[in-house]
Amino acid sequence: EDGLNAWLRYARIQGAKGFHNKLPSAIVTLNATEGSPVYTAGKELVQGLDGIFGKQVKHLDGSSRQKQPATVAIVATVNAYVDANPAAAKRIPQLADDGFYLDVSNGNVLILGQNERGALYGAFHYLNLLAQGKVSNYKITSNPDAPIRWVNQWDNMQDGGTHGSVERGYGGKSIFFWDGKVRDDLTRVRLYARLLASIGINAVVVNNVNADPNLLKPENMDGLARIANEMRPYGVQLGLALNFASPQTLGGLDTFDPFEQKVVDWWQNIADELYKRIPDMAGYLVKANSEGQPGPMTYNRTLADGANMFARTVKKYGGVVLFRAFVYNHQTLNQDKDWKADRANAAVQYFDGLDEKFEDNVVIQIKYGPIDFQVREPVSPLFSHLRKTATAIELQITQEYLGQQAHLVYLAPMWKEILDFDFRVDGKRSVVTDILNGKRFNRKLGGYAGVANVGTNTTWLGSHLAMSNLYAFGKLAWNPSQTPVSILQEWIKLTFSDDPKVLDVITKMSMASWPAYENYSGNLGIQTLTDILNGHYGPNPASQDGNPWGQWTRADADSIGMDRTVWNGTGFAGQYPPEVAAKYEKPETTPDNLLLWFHHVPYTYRLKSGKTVIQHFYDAHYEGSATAQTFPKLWESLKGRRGIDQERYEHVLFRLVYQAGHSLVWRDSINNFYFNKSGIPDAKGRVGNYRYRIEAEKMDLKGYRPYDVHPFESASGTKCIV
Ligand code: BDP
Repeated sequence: EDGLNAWLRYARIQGAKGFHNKLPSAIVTLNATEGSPVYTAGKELVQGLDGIFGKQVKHLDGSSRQKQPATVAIVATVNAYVDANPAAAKRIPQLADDGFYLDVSNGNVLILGQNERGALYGAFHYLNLLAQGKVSNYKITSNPDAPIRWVNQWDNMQDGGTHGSVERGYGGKSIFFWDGKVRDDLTRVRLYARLLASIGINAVVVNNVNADPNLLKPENMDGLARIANEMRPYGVQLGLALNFASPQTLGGLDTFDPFEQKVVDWWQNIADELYKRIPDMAGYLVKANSEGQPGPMTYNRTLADGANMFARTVKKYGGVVLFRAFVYNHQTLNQDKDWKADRANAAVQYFDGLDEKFEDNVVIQIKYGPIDFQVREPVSPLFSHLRKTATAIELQITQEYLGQQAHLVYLAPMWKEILDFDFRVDGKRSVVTDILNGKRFNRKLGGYAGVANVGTNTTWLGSHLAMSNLYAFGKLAWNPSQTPVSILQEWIKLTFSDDPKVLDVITKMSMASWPAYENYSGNLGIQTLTDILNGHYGPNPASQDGNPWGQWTRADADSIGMDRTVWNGTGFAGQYPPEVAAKYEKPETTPDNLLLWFHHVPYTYRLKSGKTVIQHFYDAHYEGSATAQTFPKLWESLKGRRGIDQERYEHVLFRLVYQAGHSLVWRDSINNFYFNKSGIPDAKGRVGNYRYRIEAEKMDLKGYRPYDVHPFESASGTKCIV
């Protein structure tokens, strides 16, 4: 299997025939025109019943004169169903937008959606249960926790000569763009929409946040309309990332100042043109005044002025604007000149004072941490500052800093910790999920954005196992109270099988993977010690300091960590509500896993475990990489088990073997680096002591030559062979 169907394989389950009499004999969709989500639900059910059970059923429409068999699955919106069966109205629970109701009593199945999309979600949910062998007798009412459940794709239309590249994408080229245009063949887009709908995602921003203004040319708008047409049958709406300077760079105006009427008119015309072609467009995503991108601050206007300009142009169409809080100026950050400089402070500094100022269709999209998708960050304090303004959390499914899909890192446990974090705003329970869904501050909009970056590779993300992250993102956005393990096991059953050994092994590896990666790539809150200037992959702790991006560790010969306290540091800890701020202000009350995020301490500082910081570093890097060493063996124990076909077996094994090796590179690089810096030996005598290792460059080389490695500490003898 090549992975294209991901968790929607509808693989035949054991004892499939035995279930036939508990399944519907036909599917009836009410008021469903071809291409509508309710119609799609019908098609999907036919396909699923055939695949999972080998049962062929007909797809009838409600007005069909054909005699209906005794047992049917009816799929409809609540309204359509109640129109046809007024007496049923009182039996049907109240549903929220996109919610569904599922009533399965042997072969009699009722799948109702609050809207068309909800009905499709209900059908996918039913199929999900069927594929896990849960065939009959349940009534389920399910509503999404929040309305915004979007994925972001960072796809380029054209990028320095490489067509259709995806920024931070590790699964091939763009499925949307090629050669500066929307692709002719959008088959993969349709399949993507199908996957996304099955996990409750309702919109995709199709282009990079570092947006190309050319996207707004008329011929490209036509292309976007074709993309929207492919996704519409799955209830997935299209969103667009905009470049703030477009009125100038594309439109030929002499300004892009949001206070200039001609600029406003220009954007209004763009909105009108887009909605003419795509009446159900979800809205925009805007990255402004960040990392060199243009924005309203160029004209001394506020971020709210910028966001509102877009919001007003799409309001009458029901569109929303996701405006990113990832705003900072990488040119002004200078570690040497300014001890108090701290990129982590930027978002709150830029957004404070604007809370009352946003239009009601603006949602501020905030990365989970104040820096940038690191292996561990405290939750962005901005969530606790914006009370009137809707917010969405930005999570990263693509593993930019986290091994780029060449390492297995199951992210749901990390996300869950973030989502469950309690800010204690005004001394009251204020967990992130309740801020996102609007309950805590009484708002309507809000939710979840996941940077997915799938590509043309048949595995979508470049790795079969990485797909658990996409699955978990959708599932948590729908219902964040689910546990990472239960989501994972559901995914394993659908993607591979419910063979107990398969479940056990993949669960074990996945659940161990984030802690392992944190251990070997940067622990105690020091961030992922990856190369900052190139690629964000592989160890390069030296690049963490003095870089213009403000991802600093402030490591010197004696001490390490960013002092972010109020009393002595950059003041970041003070951005949290008082109870939380007080906790982070002192090393004793800061959790060890965030110690170096908030404090600058000597390498000999003792953690709560009694270990010194430096010894913890050494040990954790050994422990993390030792865990990664177990992955290939564990995976090999699955060879030939049910659901583990040869193609996926080999593909996964290749990556796990690579990860096991690369985790050693990580371990030794980081440990050697801090050993060199601190001069403090490893109490267990391992670091720098490679007496028994045979260096490749010392061997007789035929066809290979030694090569100086950069950074030097990533090879034990500073050299590799090429
Ligand atoms: C960083 C990425 C960069 C993105 C930026 C963003 O390295 O490619 O453009 O975030 O989110 O993580 O805007």
